[in-house]
Amino acid sequence: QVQGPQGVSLIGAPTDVGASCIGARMGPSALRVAGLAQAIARFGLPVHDLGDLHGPDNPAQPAIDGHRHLAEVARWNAMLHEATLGELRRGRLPIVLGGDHCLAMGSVSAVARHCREQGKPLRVLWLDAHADFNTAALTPSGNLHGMPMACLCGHGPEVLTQLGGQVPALHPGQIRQIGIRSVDEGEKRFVHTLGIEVYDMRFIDEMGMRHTMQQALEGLGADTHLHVSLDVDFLDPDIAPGVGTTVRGGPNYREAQLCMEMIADTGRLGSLDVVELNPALDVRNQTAELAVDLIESLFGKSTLMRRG
Ligand code: EXY
Ligand code: MN
Ligand code: MN
Ligand code: MN
Repeated sequence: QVQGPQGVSLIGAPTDVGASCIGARMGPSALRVAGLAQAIARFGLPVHDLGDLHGPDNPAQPAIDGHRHLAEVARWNAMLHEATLGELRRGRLPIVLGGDHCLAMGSVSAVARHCREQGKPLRVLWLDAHADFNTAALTPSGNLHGMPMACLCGHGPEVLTQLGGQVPALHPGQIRQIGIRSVDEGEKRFVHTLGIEVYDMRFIDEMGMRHTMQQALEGLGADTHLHVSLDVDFLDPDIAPGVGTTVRGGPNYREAQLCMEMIADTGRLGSLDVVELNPALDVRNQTAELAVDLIESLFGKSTLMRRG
């Protein structure tokens, strides 16, 4: 179902510098153990596992001026930006194996730069329980995994907003947030001010996942690049316990499958982040296995017997 890419590249980014709860550094291994590469290879696409990037340890320090571990987060994301951009320029579909969600600053800024170079429209689907739109002034925690959306939209320290060579890397109109159910007060006002299209859980409850995804995917052009940033806490914790920041009331298994299947149907998937998986909190790697299962659907494995 995925059209275009010459192959898929797995880029491991084993870090939790952006979070308070440690453990997401083990995410890349858990996804490999769950058989991610083999699952994608079954679609007939060559899979290149680039292994893991090596970056600074998590220093476990308090926030300074509203940011925890700014230097370390900047370092990881500069490396990830280069790695992601390199794979896109080779014509491959990069999959970032996180690691915490601060990593989207590096990956999405690379995708935005690549699309700019190629004159392609970009749409970013942000699948998450959280909006990740905090700034130093708004954050309750200082954790940078709560700020990647704001930084990508140009609101944050220069070392992060400038990763992609152009500020802002993203415009609000390119973003669709899906599954949102935990947003801080100041962050909420900021998301409204920016005019972000948010399909929160209330919307999904009332309208259903089918209608939600139809709207989120509306208006894609023939050459639009779709980037999916999958924060595993998007999923209901009943099916995905291996996450540091679980929030009750997320999409269930069938809703999550439909979400992925409808993205696959567009044939526009160009890049993917899988982030916030925390194997230390998981039960028998079930959250990693679920992520692999959903990625199969994202690549076009339909669980239904489709006609025509
Ligand atoms: N909004 C909270 C904060 O900024 O501290 C929680 C953020 C959690 C972010 C997770 C990964 O999506
Ligand atoms: Mn390309
Ligand atoms: Mn997130
Ligand atoms: Mn989240």
